[in-house]
Amino acid sequence: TGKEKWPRGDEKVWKEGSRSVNTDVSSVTKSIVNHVQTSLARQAYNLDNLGAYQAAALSVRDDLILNWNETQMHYTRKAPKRAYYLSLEFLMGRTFDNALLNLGLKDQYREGVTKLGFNMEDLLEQERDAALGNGGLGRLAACYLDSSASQELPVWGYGLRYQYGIFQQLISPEGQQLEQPDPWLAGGENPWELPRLDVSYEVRFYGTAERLPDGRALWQGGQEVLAVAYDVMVPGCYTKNTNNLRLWESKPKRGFDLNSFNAGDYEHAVESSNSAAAITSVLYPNDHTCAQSSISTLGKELRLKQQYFWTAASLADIVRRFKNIGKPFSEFPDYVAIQLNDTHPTLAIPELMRILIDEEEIPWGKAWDIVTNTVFYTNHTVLPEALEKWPVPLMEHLLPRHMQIIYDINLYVVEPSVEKKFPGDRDRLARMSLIEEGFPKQVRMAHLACIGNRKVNGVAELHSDLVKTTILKDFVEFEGQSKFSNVTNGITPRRWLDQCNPELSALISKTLKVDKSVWLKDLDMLKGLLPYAEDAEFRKEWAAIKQRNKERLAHHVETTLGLTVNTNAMFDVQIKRLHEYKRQTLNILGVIHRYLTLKQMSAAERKKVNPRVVFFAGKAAPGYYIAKLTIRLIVNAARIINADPDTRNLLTVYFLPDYSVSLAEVLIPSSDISQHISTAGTEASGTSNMKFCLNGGLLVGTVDGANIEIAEAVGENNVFFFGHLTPAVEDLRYQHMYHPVPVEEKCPALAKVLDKISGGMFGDGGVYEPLLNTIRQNDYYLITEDFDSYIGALEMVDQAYLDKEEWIKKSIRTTANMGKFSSDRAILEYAESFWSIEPVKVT
Ligand code: T68
Repeated sequence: TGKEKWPRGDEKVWKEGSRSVNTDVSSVTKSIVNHVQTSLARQAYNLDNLGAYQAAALSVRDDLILNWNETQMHYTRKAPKRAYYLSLEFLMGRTFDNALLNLGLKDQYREGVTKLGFNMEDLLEQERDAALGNGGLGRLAACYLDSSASQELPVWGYGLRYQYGIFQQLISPEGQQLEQPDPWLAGGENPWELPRLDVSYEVRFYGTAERLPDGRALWQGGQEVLAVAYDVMVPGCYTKNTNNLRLWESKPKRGFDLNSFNAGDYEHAVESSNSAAAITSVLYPNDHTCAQSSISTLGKELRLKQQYFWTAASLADIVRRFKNIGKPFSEFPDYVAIQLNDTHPTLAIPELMRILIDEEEIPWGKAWDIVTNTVFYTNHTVLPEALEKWPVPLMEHLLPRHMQIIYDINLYVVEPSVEKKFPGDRDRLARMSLIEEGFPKQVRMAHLACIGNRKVNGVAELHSDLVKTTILKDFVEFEGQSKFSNVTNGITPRRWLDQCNPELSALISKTLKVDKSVWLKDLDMLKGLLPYAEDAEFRKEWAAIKQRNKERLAHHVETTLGLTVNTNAMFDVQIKRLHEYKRQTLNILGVIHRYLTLKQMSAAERKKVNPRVVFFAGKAAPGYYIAKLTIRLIVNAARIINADPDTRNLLTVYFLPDYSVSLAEVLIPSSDISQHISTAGTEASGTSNMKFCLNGGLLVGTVDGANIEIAEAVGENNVFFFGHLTPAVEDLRYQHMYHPVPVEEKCPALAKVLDKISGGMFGDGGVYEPLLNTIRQNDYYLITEDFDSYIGALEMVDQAYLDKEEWIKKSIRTTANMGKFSSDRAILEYAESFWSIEPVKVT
């Protein structure tokens, strides 16, 4: 109620002692100096950029804590329904700049830092990315946190506090990807988190589960580890609401085994403590390759341990918070919504069942009702190899009680109701079962996630349709359409426009005559830019900003790699995880084709060609041989092409190592075109496509994922589409399999490129044979089928670019029509249609 009795001491003294957020330059500088002197124990004499960053970050941290504290207290008092976003990955990137912008304090801090003799840009560069994710899925979670806080929604994230984030990528001179650990916490304290050593839970593994006559079970023995909370503050944009991302760290329950220690067996003494700490030590670097295929048996067990450790700690925390409200468990779904980000947290379903049945003594059927009204599941892929399955023997060993519950769900829910609806349909039952027969049997996590929840959604229209017609078809026939829906992904315009492209943001505010605090939270207002596409003066400003962003990128490449970039060229960018389905291979083969074409031209013909710089960046999963070979081909093709005096003014290629959120922030605003060229039907949504278009870059893409909705929004004449459509893909694959036609016949232009590579144009051709053979033989991703139309699309791009004014108009219209892709729209869809939660404003 906010009118409670003052809890302790003299209220006046407390009030006098409490401070408020630093809002003016002098309180900012005071606070920074204070942190230099006391927190860092340094002075003006021995303060470097890193120290200055740390002090400024600690000062912002103080501001965040005040808002965070107030928000958490407000939520607790109001006890609204809350949503919890369970994601094994949060790819947050840097926090400092984002926090300043969201707090509206960037100018004050810039001025303060300058007064203290430092340069803001230098300080921003000191921060290490928090890279606790692989790619789109993890970055989506980060955007959703930003939007939840900005829309004042009571949403918490739950994840793991990995000691090591996604590996650091080095590229050897031969073009090999080398992986190095990313000890992102090694630089000392992380100012953006609050260690909550007082918030911890015990999590059990292994042991035995004995069923009791009353329906409960007794799970005991095995190993117990501690989950300790670290809270990361998530400030909303121009609001006090500051939400929480709770990350769990694993710790041994007891320090070490004193008996072994005393007996002189030191190794054994620390063994269990090491094994507990290992659980949250490293992020798994595989995206889209399920744990089974590429990880050792022990690695698999550790990954499953991560998943359980995190869901168990999160649920214990959620249940404890619910119990504090003092309501009966039948009302649990009125206070709690749990969103599963992919199948990684699916164990939340049997874990919540276990808590309700074994600990809260709720009957099975009631418990199932509660679970299926609380949990929601988002699917991010229909690629068969990416669907999670866990071997039954491993599950039985590690989580014996959960395995019982999964069998029970099969027995009490799946089997009787499928049998009732489709009597005698054994095949269907086998297809839908939570357990896949085989050696060993495996638990199908997508089936468990699908049966144990209230709503299932895909992440773009096409993808959501594919979910319903392919991997979960039987479930749609069984449960009806209404449970399955779509929420097209979104991106936060705070980071992906205001922060990464401040000049464009300022131009938009000036033109719309609206403060950014308004349009950044109502992105459809960008439509107001449309008439200005016809304004020559505005176009000039628009183009000048793009040009300066290109120079900023060129400067970055120069200072980090020592390479000079031609900023008068068209910037063509493909940045994303390396994967066959994303077809970086198609891009580099296209580049080589362009190179060969240029080589054959006369000097006069070359004069008419518009120069192009092609940028690649992205990491390959360490065990993904073909993806690594693609990087090697890109790097070696770049080496040869960039050195050729005949063409280097017209075509250069760069592979920028160690792709990260921060690198994306420099690349995206500079692009003229970006490539999103997955085989139709394979990219669930894509989100970088949205980021490029929001920044006025045009899109070259296949008719796939969110590309389709972007084209609908910005107009097909502003997008360069090519390639076969999804319905054709299956037939084409069939033909390649059973009626193969040699590449020479099917696509001579491509055959020529492949021959040049085999012939050693880019170093030992033999090295690339395994990669080239994926195209010559099976061509599962249909490069042969799409190559000609891809080259055609790039020619259209060249043509269109010749008309500079028209190009700029396209760029303006693209940005103006991107409002739909704000993650605010997406998170509000989740909040309204799924979670039934409402904003709770902190005043
Ligand atoms: C991506 N998925 C989709 N997965 O590929 C992309 N997977 O189309 C979509 O836009 C994005 O999710 C957001 O919805 C991923 O990024 C992973 O990173 C991943 C990680 C571990 C295991 C499986």
